[in-house]
Amino acid sequence: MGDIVEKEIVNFKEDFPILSQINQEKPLVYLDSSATTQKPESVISAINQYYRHDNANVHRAVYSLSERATMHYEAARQTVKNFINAKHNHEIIFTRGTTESINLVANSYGLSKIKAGDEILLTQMEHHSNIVPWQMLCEKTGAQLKVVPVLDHGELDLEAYQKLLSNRTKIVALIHASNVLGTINPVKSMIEIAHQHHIPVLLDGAQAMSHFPVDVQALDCDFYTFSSHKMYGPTGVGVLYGKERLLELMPPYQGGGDMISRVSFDRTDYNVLPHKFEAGTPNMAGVIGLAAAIDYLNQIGFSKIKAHETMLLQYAETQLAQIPGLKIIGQAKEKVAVISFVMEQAHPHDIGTVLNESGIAIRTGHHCAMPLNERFNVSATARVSFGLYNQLEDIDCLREGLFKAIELFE
Ligand code: 7TS
Repeated sequence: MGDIVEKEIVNFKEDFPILSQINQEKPLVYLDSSATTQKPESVISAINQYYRHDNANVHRAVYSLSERATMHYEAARQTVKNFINAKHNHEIIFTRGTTESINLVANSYGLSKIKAGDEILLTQMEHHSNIVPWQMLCEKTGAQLKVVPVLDHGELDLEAYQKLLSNRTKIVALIHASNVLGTINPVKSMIEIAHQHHIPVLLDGAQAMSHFPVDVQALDCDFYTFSSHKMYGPTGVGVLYGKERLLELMPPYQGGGDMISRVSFDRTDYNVLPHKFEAGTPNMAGVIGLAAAIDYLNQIGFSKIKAHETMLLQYAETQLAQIPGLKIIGQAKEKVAVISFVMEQAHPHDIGTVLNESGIAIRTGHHCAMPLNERFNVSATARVSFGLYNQLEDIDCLREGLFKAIELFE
């Protein structure tokens, strides 16, 4: 793969203090980045710096410290806006994460626009976070869920998608990259088709943001949702992007501080965007950590990130192909660096337990996508998912660990 890439792999790993630890008397091999990524030193120290020097509540006081905290918080909004190429800063709403962002849209947009007889179009590969909020909306309104099937190799059935769109469809809610199959969906053309029917589209970008650049204006999506903790930032913070026109029409999701302009016991006037959707004291340190994570990604650049992750994915696929009885679920042409598999010899949980004894951390189970597991007739899979810090030798450890599992269970 060449000396330059190998050198860069080493450098990325060195940015992450947690990865120097020993796990089960072996160096930690972390292969669960789809669940949450590890954090680079620059993110950890941005949060540390915030609490040591800049902490005060935002948008409230005239003293310098609060003004400084507000300035950092709003600068982070600008960083996010630039990162996803939104048109306006006020189209960026800070939330607790992807799950909360989707719940916000389902409750605010959904409850105000969707009624009995309407349809909400999802896909069979959605995470529960992009199923359950819509199901709850259906229970409240009498609307119905429709589901685009997944084909055997892990791509969406696009013919079925076209047929399922109708004048009853009121929103399409679609995963950008699958946390189980790794599939990157052709969202740009799917959005174009939905827009021909005047249907808005929400994208769940939880598994996209750390892997490839996202331009919300080029995609022309109506809503985009993601979580900081899956892109090298801290937990407890995420983003809802919405087109200004739609956000303006939507009622607030939660009531409280920051989202009001005037309150009396008779009525409340709501604040302007983005504050209308940010009730209560926000996660200031988290937002600042997210901006530091974006700075970190920008500094490396997506061309290097993509090259590195493609190399890991291809190497892992060739290594796993050597394991007898192992079947990969999800063989789409366009994939992020995620591989789910089952083995004839052992249950995924047993595989995970044996790998842990070698210091290797993988995720096993349904990965919060039970309908997708059902589609592939499995109750659980083992999943390895890569981040910037992974190296080819991590995959060698994985291969050795899997051979060990076979010896134990055969
Ligand atoms: N959408 C997708 C596609 C996800 O992968 C996840 C989390 C979520 C939404 C929810 O994100 P949250 O930050 O709001 O919790 N996925 C996983 C996973 O694959 N393993 O653990 C969590």
